[in-house]
Amino acid sequence: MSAQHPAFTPLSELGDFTERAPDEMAADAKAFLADIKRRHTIRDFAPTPVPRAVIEDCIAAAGRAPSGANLQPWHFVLIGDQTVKRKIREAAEAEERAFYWRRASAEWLEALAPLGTDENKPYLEIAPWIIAVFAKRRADGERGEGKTYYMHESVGIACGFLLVALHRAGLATLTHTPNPMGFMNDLLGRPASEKPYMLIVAGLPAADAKVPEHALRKKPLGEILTVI
Ligand code: IYR
Repeated sequence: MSAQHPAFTPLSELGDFTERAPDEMAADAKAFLADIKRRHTIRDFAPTPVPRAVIEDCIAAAGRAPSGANLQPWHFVLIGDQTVKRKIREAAEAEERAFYWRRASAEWLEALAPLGTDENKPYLEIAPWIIAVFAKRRADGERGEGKTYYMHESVGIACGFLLVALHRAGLATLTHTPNPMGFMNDLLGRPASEKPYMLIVAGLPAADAKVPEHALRKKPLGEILTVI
């Protein structure tokens, strides 16, 4: 089968690209860096409500992420319902008990120790919103039911967009990956073709929220970058 001839729209017609002077570019890059340095994963959330529309716009931003063959292999379930949040907490804590008490290797537990995490996940009930992210193994919509490509990379990028959008909206976040996460499909009514990918907890930090010292130690640029 020969490929369909692709149609294009000139970028200039979209009006979405604005050329900026180098000093403006540099200032924007520095401003973004300064802002993203203010993002910290926290586990102590306030029960303060956050408007659903704010989270929905952030999820819409996540949906603008690039993806393999533009198949957008993601689905987001936004949970604010107290009963469902409690069910997620209970299921996640059951998995975490198995992880911390049996499954995790000594090496893994040692790597986690400086974060001070354990099997208790009260924030899953306290924070106003949980976003459950699913990765679609099969395409849908106008592209039929074929497979998706670069699913992990695509959904990872979308989650990155989402975390930045939530941060820019003034919210604190926690990425949580109970292991295994199969319970999410049952609980949230998602098909088996979708892989539970991540829970993102979003809300305002509690007044006494703490950040582990360990998490503040980010590698300097010189350690993560090679320029050729
Ligand atoms: N899922 C567990 C353990 C955990 C694993 C990693 I890797 C972390 O960076 C943090 C926690 C939990 O949520 O406690």
